[in-house]
Amino acid sequence: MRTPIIAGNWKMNKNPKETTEFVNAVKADLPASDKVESVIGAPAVDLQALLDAAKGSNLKVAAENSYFEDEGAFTGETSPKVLSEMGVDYVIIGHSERRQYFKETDEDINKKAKAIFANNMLPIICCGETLEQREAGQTNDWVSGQITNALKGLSADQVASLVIAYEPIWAIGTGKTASSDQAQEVCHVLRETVAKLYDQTTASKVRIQYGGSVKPANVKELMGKEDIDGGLVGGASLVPDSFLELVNFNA
Ligand code: G2H
Repeated sequence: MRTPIIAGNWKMNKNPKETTEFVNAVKADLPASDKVESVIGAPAVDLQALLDAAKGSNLKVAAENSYFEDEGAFTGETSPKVLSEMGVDYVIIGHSERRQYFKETDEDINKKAKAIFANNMLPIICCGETLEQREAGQTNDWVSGQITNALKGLSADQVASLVIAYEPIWAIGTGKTASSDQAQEVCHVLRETVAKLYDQTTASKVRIQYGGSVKPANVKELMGKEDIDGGLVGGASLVPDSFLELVNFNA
């Protein structure tokens, strides 16, 4: 049985004070971690506040990016080694905004995944197609290729423990959600991809999230689908009440 994982992705929103206030507003009402894993992904500048406020609660912490080297002359980058030392649990990599605005490639994402594992954290690896690719019938091959490239050189145990996030680019922040059937279809393709690259056991363990305008009104239906194990949530994760509704979707 896969434990559902609902992860907020705050993107470039909130300061440390707002981060502390958010955690204080939600931490008493989070589900037990073995029922639903609750995660907040925050900007690097807010991570210490997030970790401090979340201490002793059921909230896990994600960084929204990291570099693939641990240290050195890489001005402006964030070290995965330091994220790990701070107590960060997950790192989101390959988000379409990072691919689009910061030119992250599949190769970068693969190197980052390896660095995240080397530092005892878990990656949340994003993939997703554009509207043009969907309309051209290329979705399944495209996302399967992105994940195949991202997983290169990882062991079956590593893959079983990581999280894949399927986020159709046309559904991000647009209010347009993929229908639960569309989301399920692609999440199934991703699980099959893992089965082909590794084996059925690994595929049955890897958790696959859907992301793109997930909100309290649609979370239950999405989570009811066989291959959808969680949500990566932007806008709706910024407000405490809405985040609590999301993580308590099955309460
Ligand atoms: C997709 C998602 C979070 P939103 O980027 O990763 O954002 O829920 O605002 O569409």
